[in-house]
Amino acid sequence: MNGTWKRVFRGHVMMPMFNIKKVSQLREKSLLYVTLVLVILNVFAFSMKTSVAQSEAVIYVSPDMNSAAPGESFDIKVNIKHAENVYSWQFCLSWDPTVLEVQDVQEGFFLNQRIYKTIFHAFVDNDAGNLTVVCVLKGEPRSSSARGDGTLATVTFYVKDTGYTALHLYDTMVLDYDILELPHTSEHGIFQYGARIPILRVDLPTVADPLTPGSTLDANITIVDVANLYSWMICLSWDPTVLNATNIQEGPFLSQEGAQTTAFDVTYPEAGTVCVNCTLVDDPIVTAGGNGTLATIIFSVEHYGDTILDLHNTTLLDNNLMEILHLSEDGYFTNVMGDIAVKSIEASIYNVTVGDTVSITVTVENEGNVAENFDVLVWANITRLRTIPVADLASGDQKTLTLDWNTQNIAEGRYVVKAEADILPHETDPEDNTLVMDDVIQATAQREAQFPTTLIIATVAIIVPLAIILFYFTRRKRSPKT
Ligand SMILES: [Ca+2]
Ligand SMILES: [Ca+2]
Repeated sequence: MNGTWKRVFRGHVMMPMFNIKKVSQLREKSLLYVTLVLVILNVFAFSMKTSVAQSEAVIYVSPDMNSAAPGESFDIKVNIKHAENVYSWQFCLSWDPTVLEVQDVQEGFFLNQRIYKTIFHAFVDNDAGNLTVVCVLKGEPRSSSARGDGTLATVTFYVKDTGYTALHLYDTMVLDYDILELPHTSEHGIFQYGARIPILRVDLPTVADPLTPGSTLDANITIVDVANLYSWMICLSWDPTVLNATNIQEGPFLSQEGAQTTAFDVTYPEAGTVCVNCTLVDDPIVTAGGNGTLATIIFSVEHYGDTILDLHNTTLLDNNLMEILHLSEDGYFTNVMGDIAVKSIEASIYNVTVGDTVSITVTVENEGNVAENFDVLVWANITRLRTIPVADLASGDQKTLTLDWNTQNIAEGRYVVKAEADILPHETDPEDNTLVMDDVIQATAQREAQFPTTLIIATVAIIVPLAIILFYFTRRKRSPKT
């Protein structure tokens, strides 16, 4: 379980088509006309296929999770990212009108870029709990089209009561100068205060040791805090090289342990994905509430590896076949035990004369259960001598690394040498990744040719008396005889 919170409504895309001639008048006509045209066009909008752009634009509510006490206000931004050539835009937003009402809607700077003229209008219906906001560049040239990321509008909500609601974006439109639709997706927000949103999640068993290939893993799809559940649908995707779904069984929750009749259906759209739906079929209609297990997916572990168990396309319906707002939480499976260890580090010589080349030998071992790629850094005090890459070291294998340290430019002194292997993303034992050499390396400077003081003293000691003796001897020889 990785604690990732995802919203329920994902990838909701509207691709309306409309009369280009009519919309092309937008740039000249009055504010009311513009907004009416957009709204009317939207009523008659229908879906069309579009090719997916390389980096498709996204319109999204920010922040995605919101909370404030009754009586308080809070702001959300409706932002756009990865946009290109935007000349006008529209979005609709809905919420539960018993929980929130809109106080204000302000234009963001995305389209006007703080310099261009725009027509901006917001229609708010606090009784129904929705608003429509439109914005178009007003008589500006094609080159003024907006791109990149920015804020379309800021919406201020007032909290009327405790509860929760989706801040649901729909009927979003992004148009270029030629009134051509720009493909995009939208992502919704959630408000929650003093009430718990149902959570759909993947529950995996806690195991003491990693599951070896061949073992079985039971993943439960569970629901928490749901009321009036009548029908549910989920898809789950994972890495099929790591796990293989061998069986899917209905959980006891919706049938209330068999007291109610259900229809349970499983499909496998592609390798590594399963979609499951389950509906109550009793007449008169019954529902289930509270917490429980919807389904159990039995996996066999294929290999060492890790994978997210991604819950998507989840839908919960109540007895009126209305969607139940919920959060979903993915699972995460791993049986990888990463553990690199530096086993030894030695030098060819420890008493070094500056200028010597010292050969350093490092032995590393993969004590984990999968092959690893990593770097080993060798240090002398605070200087990095070398980074040695190790590629694809198999589980249980050792590798000896050597490097020649040229000490030509180092200062005299003590050198503490150590080897440091990368901490793997899934490292289970980081302590043994660093090893310091047992002995320090002592570097001394080369002896320069010494001034021969002793020799000079000795020479002086011999030569001076000799000279004196010679001097007196000579004088005596020269003195005349009397
Ligand atoms: Ca380790
Ligand atoms: Ca270890």
